Amino acid sequence: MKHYEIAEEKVFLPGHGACPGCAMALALRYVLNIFGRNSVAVIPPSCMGPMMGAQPYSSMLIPIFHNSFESSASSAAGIKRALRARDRDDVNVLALAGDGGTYDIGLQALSSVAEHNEDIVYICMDNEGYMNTGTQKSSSTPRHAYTTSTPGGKESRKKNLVEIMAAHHVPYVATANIGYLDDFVTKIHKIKDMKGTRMIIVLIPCIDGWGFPGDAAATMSRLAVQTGVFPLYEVEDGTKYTINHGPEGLPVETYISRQRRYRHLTAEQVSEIQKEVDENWAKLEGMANLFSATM
Ligand SMILES: Cc1ncc(C[n+]2csc(CCOP(=O)(O)OP(=O)(O)O)c2C)c(N)n1
Ligand code: SF4
Ligand SMILES: [Mg+2]
Repeated sequence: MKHYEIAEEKVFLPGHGACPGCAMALALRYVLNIFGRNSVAVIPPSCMGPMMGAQPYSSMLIPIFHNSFESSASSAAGIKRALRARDRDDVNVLALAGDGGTYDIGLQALSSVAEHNEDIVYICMDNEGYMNTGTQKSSSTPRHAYTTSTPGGKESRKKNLVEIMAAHHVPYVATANIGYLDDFVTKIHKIKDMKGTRMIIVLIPCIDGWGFPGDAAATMSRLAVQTGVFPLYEVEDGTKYTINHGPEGLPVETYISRQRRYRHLTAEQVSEIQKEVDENWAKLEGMANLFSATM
């Protein structure tokens, strides 16, 4: 893997409104500082709204368009086309959206943008729920997790958005998190140099919504990978798979026992989660063996 110096152009400034210790602030810092000042972003309602700050202040030194919840991908694509019409194709256009705005309400717009291979970068800050409004479930919430709208635990599995995007054959879709910063930074640099619809789904352990200590977001990010719950991988052109970091033999219990949202689980439910994680990993490994990017 190529190692990058982590640029600190400081497009994302201190004084933002994220919860202290939030992984989303760190992720955003690297995304914005690497893409730099020659960028425009669209931000739908999400934790990134308060993070930007209230008018007339902003923690971000680039133009931001606050779009409607469902239109992040299409808003970004429209801005990119308008810039191109004005001979400003050099400007990076970023959609910075939460999982609720991506897996659920923005999926239709995203699918259309992906189908047309619009030239945008889409960063999904996936904290596995509608956190800004008080922890409601999204289709990214994992099975059995407590949210305020699933008080007995969610009954269905987490939607696999990587596979949905891969099925559109977009040039690039990947998972990342701030527990593996080198991998994350490498991926941001990689998509900065590409064209077409590029997406990174960043797992954001949510201090408030998941229920863990404020200094544990990086630990939780690493455990998500080490237990196989959230493998880090890339799919290029819908067919070329690269696994960057996979499970290291830790049981899922190591990860879920540290989160309040799972404290109601029975031993049987923990086993169900383990089984689902094992199945997902076997499937991903199979895909990576069949469709390796190095073949
Ligand atoms: C059409 C519409 N429905 C509902 C809302 C209320 N709302 C604002 S933010 C939000 C939650 C966003 O969840 P997500 O996209 O996952 O971002 P997060 O807050 O978790 O960062 C909701 C439901 C809205 N602004 N617009
Ligand atoms: S609610 Fe969660 S994701 Fe949102 S700012 Fe706080 S810790 Fe971060
Ligand atoms: Mg969310």
